[in-house]
Amino acid sequence: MNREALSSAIKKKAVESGFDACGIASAGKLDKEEAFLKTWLDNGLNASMKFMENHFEKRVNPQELVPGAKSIISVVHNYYPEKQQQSGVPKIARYAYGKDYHYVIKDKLKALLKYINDDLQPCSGRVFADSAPVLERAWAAKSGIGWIGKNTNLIVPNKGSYFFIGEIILDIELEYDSAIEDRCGSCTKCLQACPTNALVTPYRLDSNRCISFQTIENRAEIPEKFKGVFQDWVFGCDICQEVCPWNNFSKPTAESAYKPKEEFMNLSFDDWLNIDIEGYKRLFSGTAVERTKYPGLKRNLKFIKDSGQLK
Ligand code: B12
Ligand code: SF4
Ligand code: SF4
Repeated sequence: MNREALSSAIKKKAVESGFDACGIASAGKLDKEEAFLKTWLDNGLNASMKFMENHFEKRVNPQELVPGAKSIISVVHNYYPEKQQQSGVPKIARYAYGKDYHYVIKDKLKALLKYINDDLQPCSGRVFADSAPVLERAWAAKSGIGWIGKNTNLIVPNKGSYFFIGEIILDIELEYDSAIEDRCGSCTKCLQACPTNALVTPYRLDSNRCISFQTIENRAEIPEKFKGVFQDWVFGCDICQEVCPWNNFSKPTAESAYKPKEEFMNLSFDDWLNIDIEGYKRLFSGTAVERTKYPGLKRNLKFIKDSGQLK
């Protein structure tokens, strides 16, 4: 099978497996992104996420991560929920409503890699979904799936940004796609809407100020200066995506694993404040909310309650 036919067969299978788009890039070093990442780290914009400082060479060069790497197949998976949380209750970012995406995407990618190996061409590769030092948005953009918006998210044309990203890095040559142009134009809605000014310039996010970092990754106390500005977010934040005009195109996900539990959707404000460890496990085990652990979620709930934002 020639490279073109092989690449088409892989993309066809990716879509049949439930992915919403698939693109392919050559697994070379990311020079432009390397400089961007270095400045980002030098300026401390990773906050206390030390893991972002580790494995710098692997992060900018897939051949350091997967010896013999030749191609990167990127995929995206829609997680936009059919129903949103009711208003007036603490908010969870949409990506964490259902089953943890790491498992869902990796399982699908493993099956895709097996298909390539068994049915198309013998190869060796590894699958990733936010599970290793890979600049996932940069690879998805390089393979033409979308562009990186001023809010730093990957936006898929006419589909929006509520997509997870995953990839297979493998040792065979394929047909490569080209990046598409930036379609943000003169829009600055995300920069204006961010309540903590975390988007310090277009395309540059300061994690120290990002509600998503503060409510998910920060293991210390949330700085007092943020009291009253988190709106209702207690795990993650979707504000810079909610205001993005490209998300007017969002369609509900077809992936049943991302569907939220009924009990979660029906929690009243009092239910939220009274969540105990058993309730936490029942509601959130197997979801991305586990990342913050029970004490983290309680800290976040207390923080917005003490801010007087939700009464
Ligand atoms: C660390 C991290 C975070 C941090 C920091 C976010 C950030 N913007 O960097 C925090 C905790 C804040 C976070 C939040 C969120 N995250 Co997050 N996160 C990551 C992680 C692990 C690494 C991202 C990273 O490398 N950041 C470093 C910066 C420097 O890189 P970057 O912004 O991606 O930009 C690179 C290139 O795009 C390029 N580039 C970008 N802009 C420009 C501009 C110029 C001029 C140039 C030259 C280059 C350039 O250079 C950079 C690399 O050097 C990835 C998984 C992964 N392994 O990639 C998920 C990931 C990015 N997160 C994801 C999600 C879903 C989220 C949230 C939406 C969750 C939520 N609702 O709360 C928010 C979105 C907040 C936001 N506006 O970004 C998805 C994004 C999907 C998408 N459509 O883009 C990812 C890809 C996970 C996944 N596999 O699906 N996240
Ligand atoms: S996720 Fe929220 S806090 Fe972070 S940049 Fe976007 S709007 Fe700002
Ligand atoms: S809100 Fe506007 S500037 Fe921000 S990512 Fe969307 S299109 Fe780009």
